[in-house]
Amino acid sequence: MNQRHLTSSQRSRFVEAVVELKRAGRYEKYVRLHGKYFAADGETGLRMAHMAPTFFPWHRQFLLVFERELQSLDPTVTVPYWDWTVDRSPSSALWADDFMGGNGRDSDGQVMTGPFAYRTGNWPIRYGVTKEKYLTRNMGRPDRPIALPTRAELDGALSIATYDTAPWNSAPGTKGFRNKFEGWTVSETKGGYLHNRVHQWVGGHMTGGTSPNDPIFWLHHAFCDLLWVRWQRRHPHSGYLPAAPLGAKDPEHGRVVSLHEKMPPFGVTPAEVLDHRRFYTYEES
Ligand code: CU1
Ligand code: CU1
Repeated sequence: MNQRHLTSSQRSRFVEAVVELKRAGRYEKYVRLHGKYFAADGETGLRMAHMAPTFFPWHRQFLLVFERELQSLDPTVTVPYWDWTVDRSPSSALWADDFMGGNGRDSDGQVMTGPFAYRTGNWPIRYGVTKEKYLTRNMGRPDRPIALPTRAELDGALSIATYDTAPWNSAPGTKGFRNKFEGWTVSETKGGYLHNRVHQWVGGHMTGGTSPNDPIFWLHHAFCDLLWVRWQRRHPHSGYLPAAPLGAKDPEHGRVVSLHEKMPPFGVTPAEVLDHRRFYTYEES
């Protein structure tokens, strides 16, 4: 459900479950896994989590596995979502001391407040692309300011009826909802589009392949997942693409996963996770 409607008890139970997972040494595998599947267009081999049609189904499965593990600690916990078209400010209750904690400080980006501040001892960073042992944020990127995506920008992407198109990557020529939403097409003033710009707006650990180091990752991707649901409802006759494996002569052969091929490391196909109602419901608002 929307994080802004959580009760204070629900807020603290979510935080406690996440911190407990970290304490038990069971959190880093999500950071590692995400880093491992953060392949770029230029690299060889399968593109899975990003810059590929599997962006939505892979992250759905990633969130489901994470949520189930939280529920093994506290069965009442679910991953809430952050609607960044509404909660657009560093002073939002989202970033309060009892939930996600605040912005990084000016000198080194270190998050100093809330349950994930380094000095609480709850949240040492053990696996990152940078050397910092503390969680970092740089909201709004003051040196080159960017704003969170607006409702109008989001509607622009949701109105695209085609899920994805060849060459199924992050190039500007790859039209379709998935590429527009994922947002690798970058403008200097605005940053990336939609999903990527939210990572950039939070800044710090959220900008790299090991972005799950910042627990806001889960709330961001829960909202991305809900937006996939809204896109599906808006375009009931549009399905996941590619529907069939790419031919041997296709330059993207062996690099993208089609509807009925398995997504590593989960062993499920996009087709198996297309309908979120098999796994959970959303309380929208
Ligand atoms: Cu990701
Ligand atoms: Cu992301």
